[in-house]
Amino acid sequence: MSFPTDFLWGAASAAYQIEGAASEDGRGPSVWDTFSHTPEKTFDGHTGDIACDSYHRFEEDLEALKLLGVKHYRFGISWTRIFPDGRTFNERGFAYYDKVVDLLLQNGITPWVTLFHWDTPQALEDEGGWQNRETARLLAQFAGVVAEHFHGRVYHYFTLNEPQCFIGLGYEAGWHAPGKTLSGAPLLTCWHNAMLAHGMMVQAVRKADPSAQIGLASCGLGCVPERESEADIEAARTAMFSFGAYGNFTLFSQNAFLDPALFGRYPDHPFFDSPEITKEDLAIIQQPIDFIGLNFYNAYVVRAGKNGPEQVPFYRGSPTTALRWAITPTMMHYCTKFIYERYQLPVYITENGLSCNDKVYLDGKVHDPDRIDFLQRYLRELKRAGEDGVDIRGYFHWSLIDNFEWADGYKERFGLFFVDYQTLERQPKDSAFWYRSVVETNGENL
Ligand code: GBH
Repeated sequence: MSFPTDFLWGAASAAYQIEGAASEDGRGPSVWDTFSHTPEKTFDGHTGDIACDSYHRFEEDLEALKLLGVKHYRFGISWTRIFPDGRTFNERGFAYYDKVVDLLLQNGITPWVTLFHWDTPQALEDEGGWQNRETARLLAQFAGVVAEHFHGRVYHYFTLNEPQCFIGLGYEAGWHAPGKTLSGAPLLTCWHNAMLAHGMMVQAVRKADPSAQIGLASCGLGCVPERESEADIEAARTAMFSFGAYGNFTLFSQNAFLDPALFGRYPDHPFFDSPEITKEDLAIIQQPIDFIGLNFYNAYVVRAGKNGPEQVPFYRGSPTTALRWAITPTMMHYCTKFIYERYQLPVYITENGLSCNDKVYLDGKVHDPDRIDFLQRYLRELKRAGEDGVDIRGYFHWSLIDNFEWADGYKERFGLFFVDYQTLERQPKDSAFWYRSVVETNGENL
């Protein structure tokens, strides 16, 4: 058995993490500009002011995509290039994306656009940001304008990237922009507004371009069974959809996003008991979409215990990435399967990868055997998901090139291409050549 013949291989990035050119051509500041310029918020005070300078070097990113042989590229469009203060339209903001989209198309690469990857306009944050319902309405307006602009050129959109992170990390844990630490009702308001934004964005994109395909990119707690027994598998499935039961912050849950978006209801948990949530709102949030995108990195291990699912502690010395995230390849099989069974929509892996301590070796090359080993393990399990009946359509590697890893700055390297931040040159790592052979053989060599 192997991947379906039309399985799609790609790579991914996000606007603020690669573009730089933070104040060019009328771009306005987002919460990440403010946050990264606030002392002590990011590693060594790193900011996205220059990042990988993709704004001026997209041709080099294109060469990277061509070397990999991928036919699909997932990238973000910065809200504050098009609406610098969230409200005022800036036509010039499209010039860069016009070039990106046209060059991709000329080279037979399909653009997959992420409409929101965390860059809320600072001007809207000053009015409450995600605590304010107006933010949802304005993001949907932006989505509609983008879809109208790219009508006939772009056919694939993602609404929100990981509300679990931009609300959970940004408004609950405070580790990400805007660095707030809310709980209870005010936190729920943020969440609910993000969900409304998703629904309104789907409506706006459909209105602007009925031929577009729309999905979302979700993350959150993944659980894998300790053993391949029916009992452990069932325990992992139950645990994965138990809102608030595991993890470092409340909102790191797949069903907090996917249940309202696809079933029109929130998980059954006191956190969601609020008069603020009306039937009318839930009807806005629940829109037909075309696919689910999953950003998969690491999972918890779970077994069946006497009183229900139990988390299995990682054994001493168990494998991790440079960020010390656990290496849990079976999530590609089990977690995609749990999601597919529950929501019955085509699934794409919209992000998967790892940070390694990459460097240029004495021979001038970047050897990253840890990345190759990790990917081989994860992709084999993804293949298994397909064999097990999951409608798995594609895989986007995170990330195409090393980039600004949010609060961790440039310390963490997720790319298939190494970026020298002094010269801004890109260089393929060993894993880039390896991934090319995966793409070429449609995973036969795994
Ligand atoms: C994605 O976030 C982002 O979409 C992307 O921009 C980013 O660069 C990429 O991943 C790599 O980080 O609760 O301490 O165990 C994923 C972020 C990763 C956040 C796993 C929660 C678990 C941390 N998530 N993480 S912890």
